[in-house]
Amino acid sequence: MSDFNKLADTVFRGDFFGAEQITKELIEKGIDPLAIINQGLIAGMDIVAPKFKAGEMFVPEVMMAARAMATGMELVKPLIKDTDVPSKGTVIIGTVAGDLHDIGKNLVAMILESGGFKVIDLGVDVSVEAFVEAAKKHNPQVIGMSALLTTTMLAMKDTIDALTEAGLRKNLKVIVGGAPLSVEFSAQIGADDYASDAMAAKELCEKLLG
Ligand code: B1M
Repeated sequence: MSDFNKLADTVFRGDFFGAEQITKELIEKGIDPLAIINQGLIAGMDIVAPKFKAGEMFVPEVMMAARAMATGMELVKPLIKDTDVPSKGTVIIGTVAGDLHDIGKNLVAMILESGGFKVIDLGVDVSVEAFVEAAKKHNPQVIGMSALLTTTMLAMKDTIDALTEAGLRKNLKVIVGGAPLSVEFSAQIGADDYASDAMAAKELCEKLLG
């Protein structure tokens, strides 16, 4: 097994100590940091993603794998310039106002990040104003909102309306997700689309950004 395959395997197994050790060894050998990311760390998440989609891996395992990938990324990131890392686009993500659930949102953020998107995570209980300010500041291609409560999902419409009023909707896609939502609800509130899970969110962002 090559060093890259070994690293990918540690990510797939959620072995963050292994991922840390092999990433360090590859850095010490002078291997190109981008190769470590693409052929080792991201390659590991590429094994995870279809298995999660097929129901062969579950949320805790995916989170462990994403952590292992992040452990390696932390070591490699300081060695590369931001401009060297190809990005599929910037996604701002957050759980809407009044809602503190973040397990699913964090999973979506991790899968998007491992899929090559730059993710700015605003956290939980994110006000309408905070989404609008972040959109102005970071100029993202996508805003992703998460809600787990039937009461807080209504804040999504307020946020979309505020983004429209601020003139920010033209080049900005809005996606929504969370257990009580549906594709019908996303259409009703004027979102671009709905994703049922983290993998679907990644595929949706890729589709929307063409
Ligand atoms: Co809460 N809670 N909770 N809770 N909680 C639910 C959501 C509930 C369904 C439980 C129940 O009654 N059966 C219920 C909501 C009922 C409703 O509104 N119809 C509920 C309630 C009522 C509450 C409180 C009001 C309870 C109380 O205090 N009386 C309270 C509200 C607090 C608040 O937010 N203001 C509350 C609090 C909590 C905890 C803090 C204890 C904890 C949250 C911890 C945390 O997130 N850090 C909690 C939890 C854990 C749950 C359940 C048990 C699990 C949620 C979860 O993490 N699932 C939940 C019941 C359930 O769902 N079975 C429940 C795992 C996660 C991976 O899945 O979040 O669905 P999920 O994310 C998925 C998809 O939905 C999707 O992808 C994810 C991964 O595949 N997705 C997106 C999510 N966001 C997305 C965004 C996207 C795309 C896809 O694009 C941007």
